[in-house]
Amino acid sequence: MADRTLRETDAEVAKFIDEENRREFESMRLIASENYASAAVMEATGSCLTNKYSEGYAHKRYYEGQQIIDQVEELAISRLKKLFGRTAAAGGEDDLHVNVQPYSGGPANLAVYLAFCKPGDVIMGLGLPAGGHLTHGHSVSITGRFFKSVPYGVRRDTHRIDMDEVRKLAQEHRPKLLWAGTTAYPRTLDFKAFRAIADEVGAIFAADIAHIAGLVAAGEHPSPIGIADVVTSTTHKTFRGPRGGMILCKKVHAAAIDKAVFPGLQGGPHNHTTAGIAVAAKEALGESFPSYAKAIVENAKELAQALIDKGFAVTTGGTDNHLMLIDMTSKGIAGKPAAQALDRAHIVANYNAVPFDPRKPFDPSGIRIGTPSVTSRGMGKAEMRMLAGWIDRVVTSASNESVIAKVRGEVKELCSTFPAPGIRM
Ligand code: DSN
Repeated sequence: MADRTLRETDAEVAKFIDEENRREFESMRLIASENYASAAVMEATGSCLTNKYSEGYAHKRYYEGQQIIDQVEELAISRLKKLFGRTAAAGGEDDLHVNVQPYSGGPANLAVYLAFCKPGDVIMGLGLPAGGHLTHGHSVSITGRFFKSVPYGVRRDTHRIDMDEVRKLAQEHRPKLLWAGTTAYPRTLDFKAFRAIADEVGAIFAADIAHIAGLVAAGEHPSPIGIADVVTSTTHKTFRGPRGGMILCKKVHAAAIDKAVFPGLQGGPHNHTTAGIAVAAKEALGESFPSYAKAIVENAKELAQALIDKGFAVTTGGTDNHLMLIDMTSKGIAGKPAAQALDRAHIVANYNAVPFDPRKPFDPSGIRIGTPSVTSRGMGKAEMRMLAGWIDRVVTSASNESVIAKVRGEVKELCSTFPAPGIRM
């Protein structure tokens, strides 16, 4: 029984995995927060390390048998210190503490609240409708219910974060915690400006780089390391590791952060994920990662321009990073039916609110598109131009299934010539 393969043990789950393998291979995957983890990352996460409990931290655990796990966790930490330490504005690796135990980005962010805030404290983050994250104080999140959230937004004329508004709100409300981090914002974050505001009001400055961690590691986006008190991130997205989380902070905050993660919020860390993070960090330290991250941004810029050339309303007029937000109103379609039609054509994006969206979040005006996954397949500028043409054809004929079927065939043909990391076909 114990040695039977997945296919022998559970043909239904095996079939689902086969089908998802095929879907990921035959689609242009444009969800900005997704990627293709490498076969090596997946091998590490699918290993016997999933069997081990290890509450605590290396050499201070609550269970025995940690001879190997301690080394796995220390290896992940030392690689991340090296990778992000070299991006630091100040202090470098020497003033960097890393915790790789958060189960994902949400838990990593909760640990920041637990480390620095008490219920009822004022916190500030970019509002969700403007491109922020749920856990930066949105009303439906625990972070908006247990803390007094004062969201800042983007400017109505430019759709860019309004640092004057951030400063004004911070001076008025004196937050305990100030977040800089986004999920649907196509422009560079000015971490130094956030730091200055946090200093003016005595706030802890936290940067959430979940979307841009790979770009930060490769120098394609300014780094908050050495500027922010604490930096949180997921480990998938542009970082291209397993589904997980990490916290990087100044050494002065190490004890508070570690205590908040365990025992404050979590039990045993997911050691198989930690191993996957170590592998991803090694890949990110490798020679080819900087050119991968550069290509993500170049592809996003090319795709944004190609869409603008076809009459699409790309918010802020383009992108500095891996994603763009498109207001579909001028194309006579809302975001949800556009995303659904694209999905039928094997072009997978998500519907998304645009700044000052008059529509509801579950049926918003826009779609969000990102280039990390297609870039992982080696696609470049020529493919981005083809993609813009397909997106235009599909959304302008969203109820014409023969147009969608034709585009789907062309997409599948192109995908068949670009291997996808980690995907067996
Ligand atoms: N769900 C992620 C995203 O798609 O941006 C953020 O947590």
